[in-house]
Amino acid sequence: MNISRSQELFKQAQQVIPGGVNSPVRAFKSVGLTPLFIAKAKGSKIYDVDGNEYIDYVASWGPMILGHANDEINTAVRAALENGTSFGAPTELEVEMAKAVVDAVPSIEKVRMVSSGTEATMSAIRLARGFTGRSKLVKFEGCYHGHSDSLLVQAGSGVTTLGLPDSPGVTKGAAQDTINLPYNDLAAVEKLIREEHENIAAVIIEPIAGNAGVIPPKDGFLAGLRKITQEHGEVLIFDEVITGFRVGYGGAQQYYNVMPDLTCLGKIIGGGFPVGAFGGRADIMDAIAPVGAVYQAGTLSGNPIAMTAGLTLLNILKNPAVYEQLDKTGARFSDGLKSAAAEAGIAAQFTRVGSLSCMFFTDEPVFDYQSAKKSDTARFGAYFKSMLEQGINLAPSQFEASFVSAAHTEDDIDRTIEAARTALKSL
Ligand code: HOZ
Repeated sequence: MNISRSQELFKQAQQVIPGGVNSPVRAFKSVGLTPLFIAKAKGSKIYDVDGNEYIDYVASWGPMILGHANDEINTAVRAALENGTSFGAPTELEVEMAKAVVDAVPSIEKVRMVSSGTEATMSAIRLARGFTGRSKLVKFEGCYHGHSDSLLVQAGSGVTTLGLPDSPGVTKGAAQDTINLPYNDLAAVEKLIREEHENIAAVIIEPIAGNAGVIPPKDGFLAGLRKITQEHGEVLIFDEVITGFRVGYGGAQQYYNVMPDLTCLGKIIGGGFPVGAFGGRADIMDAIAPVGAVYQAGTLSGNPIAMTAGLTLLNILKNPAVYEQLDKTGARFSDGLKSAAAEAGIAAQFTRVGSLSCMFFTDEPVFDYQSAKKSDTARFGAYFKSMLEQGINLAPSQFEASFVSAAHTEDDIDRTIEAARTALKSL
């Protein structure tokens, strides 16, 4: 495989961009390779600057649920460009987007748009603190909620991939109000809240952990969180940046029928453009300025191009047949990998919710961050390399999800499983 142009660009990039990338997970550091520089993508395929074609399971880390460069979204965006790209004033599109989100996500009564998932979680936490008048925050080990200070404590995703401890630059003051508990351990949450509830403003969780691989909640875990937080007045925040509009039109809260007080969204609602949102109970949302005193703002929030792309995408996703197909494709992908691993005699764990899945290279069950970390990352690296050489683009980390899109065909999946057979046998 010739990747000489990617290699050359990576050299140049490292001179002018820290580590040559604008987000650490892109650097291929944990798999010891040169990152591919991408020229274009269409449907289920992505193409690097050397002209190599790959079947893509990164999906820009989630947003491209219909596949890349969707024709309907492109047409809508082209038309929207003619009307201007940013006004710093309210638009009808924002009202339409808010209505679409309120209609889709069962617990959201009011919503505010921001420009990234990080902004959404950061703002939701400030709001929860302002609303309750309490300061402490409970999060779960391995859950990644973006890179704002109070959330960058034992976080998953890039920090786990790079094996980093908590980030330098996060002050003791910012971290001291964050309490980390093991994912899927309801008893630990109940004990803490019973002891400390007058100090705890919020419990934030990825309802399906998607940044330490993919770890579904155990039966009763989310419902238990709902019950204990309701009893003691903490704001329950679901970070649905990955799961929102991914595991179903109403997200994980609809999938598991557990309603949080606030929900954070991102990725899919921007249709491939930079968007985030947070929303929930009207009484809590009305604590934000200009109605309430909790400040939150953004020049590009509700940007008309991003709103156009997102609305076009949500409109397509309204059709339940899209999710039925995504689930079938996800099952074909994950089940195929499972039988390929069994054939090759490779011990692995498989998790999947709809189009979101992960293969962990460990022979022990994965149910939280510590069990996920038992995975053999060197083995994952070798697998990743072989898959890439065979034209399959996976996320370059054991601790990330694979995303199938509505553009993946049965042939794409079958070619991927064939490649996995070869890769797994070679380990
Ligand atoms: N949540 C994504 C990784 N799991 C974000 C991608 C990034 O950090 O660039």
